[in-house]
Amino acid sequence: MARRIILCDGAALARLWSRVGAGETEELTWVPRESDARARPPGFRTLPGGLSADAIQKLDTKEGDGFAIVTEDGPFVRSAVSAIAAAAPHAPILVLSDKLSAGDLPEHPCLRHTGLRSLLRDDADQEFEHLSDLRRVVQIRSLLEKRARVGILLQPDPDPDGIACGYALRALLGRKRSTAPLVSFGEVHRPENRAMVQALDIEVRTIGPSDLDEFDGIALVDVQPTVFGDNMPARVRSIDVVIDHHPERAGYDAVMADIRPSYGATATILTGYLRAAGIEIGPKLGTALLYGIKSDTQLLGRDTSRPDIDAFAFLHTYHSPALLRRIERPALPTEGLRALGRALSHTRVEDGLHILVLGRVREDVIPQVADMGMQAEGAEWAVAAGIVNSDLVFSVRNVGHVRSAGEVVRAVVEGLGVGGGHRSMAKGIIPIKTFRKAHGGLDRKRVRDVLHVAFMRAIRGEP
Ligand SMILES: [Mn+2]
Repeated sequence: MARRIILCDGAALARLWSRVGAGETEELTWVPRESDARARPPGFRTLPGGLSADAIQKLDTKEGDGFAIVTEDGPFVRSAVSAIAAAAPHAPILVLSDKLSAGDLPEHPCLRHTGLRSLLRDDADQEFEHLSDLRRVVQIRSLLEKRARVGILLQPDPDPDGIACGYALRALLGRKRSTAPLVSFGEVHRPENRAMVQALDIEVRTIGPSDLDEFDGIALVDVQPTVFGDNMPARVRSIDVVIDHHPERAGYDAVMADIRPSYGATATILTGYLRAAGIEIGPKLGTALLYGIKSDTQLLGRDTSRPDIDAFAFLHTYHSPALLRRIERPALPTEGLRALGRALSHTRVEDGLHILVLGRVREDVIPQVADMGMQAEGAEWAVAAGIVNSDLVFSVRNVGHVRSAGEVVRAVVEGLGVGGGHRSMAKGIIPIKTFRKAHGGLDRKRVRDVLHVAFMRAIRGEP
């Protein structure tokens, strides 16, 4: 087995290492300093004959062995590196030093430098963060455990972050949907969010403000009471728990508030809670939280903090790729596939713009077709349009290095409907009535021609 040869400069560093404990494949050596007492640090052997290429040679290093040099001294690190380079030219070297900087280190083709105490420091800092999360968990639990019914209130038309956090808070409280239901003043509306609650079998009950009276405990996640504006029910003006990542707002009271505006998702806070409390994270919970972070940060792009990335990496082990796929790629209905077939038979990419006109379809088909549309050769922009109820709905995607999709859609719908979105994804809605009035009809060719002209104009920034 490949060995790690630890080379410590003096007794103090060697003792620190032996207090931490040697790894199984580690061989501990040290070079005494003049000031050091004779006592050998436990587990260490003295480098025979002092720091020299000869001494390193005697260690009989094999292919794959590596060295760690532990020192705070420039001359020591330089002679150690040159001794190792002479005796074992291919051996990699790790320099562990808190005081030396890159300029103190000699040239070597395979050398890394990191702190020694700072390694422990980082771990200790992280443990203290877990501890402060655990303290909050204990606080939340003791606050709510005696309550018969706890309402977990999400924002109206809750998004994946809110839904995941409600679900996680219930797991944290060890409750069922009967004693801690997820509730909202507006139903889950967006197709992708509906796909999430369906795939994960999470129920979000739509309630009216007066229904809050049936609860003797209320927790808000991914939202603060002020979001309800002038319609804020008296019952939420003073509540038990608020956990959120939106900017902190005044105008309400909470016994326990954990607001972290630097975070990209509230799911990151809840992930920290579950982790600190040692709660088992099953595939549904893992997928919910991962998707919450993914969708709020647009896959760790927008407004992402270090804790979001850590939580995402942590959850990745626990999530179910199959469940995530069902959320992100909901099954296409046969009707939707037929509509896609008709759209594809007339398809063409012109000026980098790929427009697919679907006719009447289920709304969740449209964004999936837009994703697909980007796969066409030469497509920098993909637009999928379909008729849903009495609206023309379209989803827009782009390659990312062009004008913002949100801006383009806002320009396209101006004066006709509503729309918006982000850099590379956007959605627009134009009432059929308005479209007909402006363009005379709604047949496939006309829709495509009108959208083509409107999009090209908006992409080029023409008025
Ligand atoms: Mn959020």
